[in-house]
Amino acid sequence: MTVIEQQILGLDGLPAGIDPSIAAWVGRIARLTDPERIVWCDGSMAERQRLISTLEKAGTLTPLNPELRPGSYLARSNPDDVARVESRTFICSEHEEDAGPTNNWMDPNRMRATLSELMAGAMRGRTMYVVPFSMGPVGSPLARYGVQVTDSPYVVLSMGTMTRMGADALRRITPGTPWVPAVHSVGAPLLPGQEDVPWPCNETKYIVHYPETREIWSYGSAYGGNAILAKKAFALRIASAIGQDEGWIAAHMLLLKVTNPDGRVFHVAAAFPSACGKTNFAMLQPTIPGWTVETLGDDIAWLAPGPDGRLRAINPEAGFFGVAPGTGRGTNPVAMDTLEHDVVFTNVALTDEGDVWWEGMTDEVPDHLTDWLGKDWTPDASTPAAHPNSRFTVAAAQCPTISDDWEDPAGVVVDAVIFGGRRATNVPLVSQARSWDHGMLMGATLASERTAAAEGTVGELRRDPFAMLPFSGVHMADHWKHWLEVGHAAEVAGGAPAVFQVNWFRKGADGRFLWPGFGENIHALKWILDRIDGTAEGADSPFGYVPADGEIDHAAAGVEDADWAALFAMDKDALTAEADDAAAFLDSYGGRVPAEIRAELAEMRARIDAL
Ligand code: GTP
Ligand code: SPV
Ligand code: MN
Repeated sequence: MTVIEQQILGLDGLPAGIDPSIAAWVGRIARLTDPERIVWCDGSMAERQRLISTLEKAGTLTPLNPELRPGSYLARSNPDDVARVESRTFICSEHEEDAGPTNNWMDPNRMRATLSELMAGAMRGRTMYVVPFSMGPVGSPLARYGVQVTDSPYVVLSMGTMTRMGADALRRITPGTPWVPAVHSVGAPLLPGQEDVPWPCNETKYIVHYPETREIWSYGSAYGGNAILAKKAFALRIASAIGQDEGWIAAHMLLLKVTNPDGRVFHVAAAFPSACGKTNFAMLQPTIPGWTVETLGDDIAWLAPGPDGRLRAINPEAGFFGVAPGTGRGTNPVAMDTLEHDVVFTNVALTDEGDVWWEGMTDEVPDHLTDWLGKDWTPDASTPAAHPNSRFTVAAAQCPTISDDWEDPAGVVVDAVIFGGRRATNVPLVSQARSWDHGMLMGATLASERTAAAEGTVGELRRDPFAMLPFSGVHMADHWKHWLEVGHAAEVAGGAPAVFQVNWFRKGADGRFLWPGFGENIHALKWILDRIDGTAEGADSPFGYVPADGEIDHAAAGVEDADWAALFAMDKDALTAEADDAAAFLDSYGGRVPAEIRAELAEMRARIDAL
């Protein structure tokens, strides 16, 4: 036993001073799932090493060449366990109407019975790990706590990177401190003598949330968002329910700090749907001299009114679970630097030298690879070498642009809120909402082409309000109402953030992106900050204020005049159809849609009519 283990484990094998409610719950889940043994995780480096060697022995992790990628490993999942399963994700509120029309719902009593049956004996032959964690800096007034039990050492390893996991978090959960219990099993019990597989999982999957009692149960998958329950399940779905009661917002948002050439500092929170550019925007390397962007978070932000009434935000996570494909020196050098050592890669390709590769990592494609399925791969193959949703798991502290205030327990004041999605048409490169309420219309009607981050047809356009469609633990229209109210309170108290919309993904008739994106996105960000500072006039449009002529130096971004015009083209018929679609979308949420949102859509429609 390591020194830390001895310190935290009492004589009866339980951590000393532990909240009895945790011990009782762990005992209950152990009796139900019947694991071979129980390990309380302390979050130490020694424990991480033990987990890694367990995973190596099981064949889950393959060590990469230590000279090329020190401390790093490749995991290949079961080919049917590669993304979030939205069709198997449930919000089991007491009343169906509280889950809203866009969440799957089942009666909580029925779901409890279903899960009790599935979980009975589910951990047989396996170790149950008890994983205490803090979302947010341990001890921050904005932090919230949870305990996950899991029979997957891969999930424990991931939780150790993605959260502040272990003894410190456990010590903070004193009697009376609320904590969220999360039960996870891969659903693959082992009979005595039965040989294990490298990636145990089950065809049957359930990702279940009880928003009122703040509980999470997950069965059958070991993939990221389905299994690392601190992340989407807790920090978004359960947190959206907690935040609604406590007056703060759980958001699928990156968080960045930008400093202009005068040294003025702004903080920006931006909501883009899954695989739509949050990690890249958070790590942006400006192409305009004198500007700096630093990273606070790449996926989740919690926004709460501070003592001065202004909205403050923290990144509740401690790591990045990022999309690999498309990440390269040319697009995201900061991510490439972050990924130099101590990374777990999942479902990327393996080079003959024992390093990783994925589509977009280098311009030159290796002559031979082992693909994400473990098969030989050559450039003439008809399938990608890395799965389109292959990912890296890495500590945020390892990011060279991590901001010095990323762990500020008080959070940072948010100056701008940005919404963005993948839109080949209609939505301009950048625009500013006329008001907080107009900004909330932008958020509520946000749409994007589907990506590989979840099951479903890639490319299909769907509305993804606030980038939270798969992540709201409450009725989506109530989430909008909450944003409206929190913003109105901030406006009165000390000022709400300005709200913007961006679209890096508009395409020309020939199907090519009109905007270079990545580092050049600083041009849009600069205009956003110029608007906040009052140095850009803007011009009116149905989408709010857009850059006036000359306010963005598009030639410096390498964009020709015709493409620049196309990035802001407003086609009356197409926008009328867009407004009709948005109206039908709002109608699908029924009577709970806030009047402000409907009024803003009517206003937008009037502006489209006037085109
Ligand atoms: P999640 O982790 O799923 O929430 O994704 P994310 O929003 O963090 O997306 P990420 O930054 O990982 O980007 C997803 C994909 O979009 C990657 O393949 C990127 O290369 C690509 N991408 C990001 N930013 C841009 C951009 O400005 N332009 C273009 N064309 N592609 C981009
Ligand atoms: C997303 O899908 O938005 C992700 C990956 O960030 S997951 O953690 O699987 O949700
Ligand atoms: Mn995400």
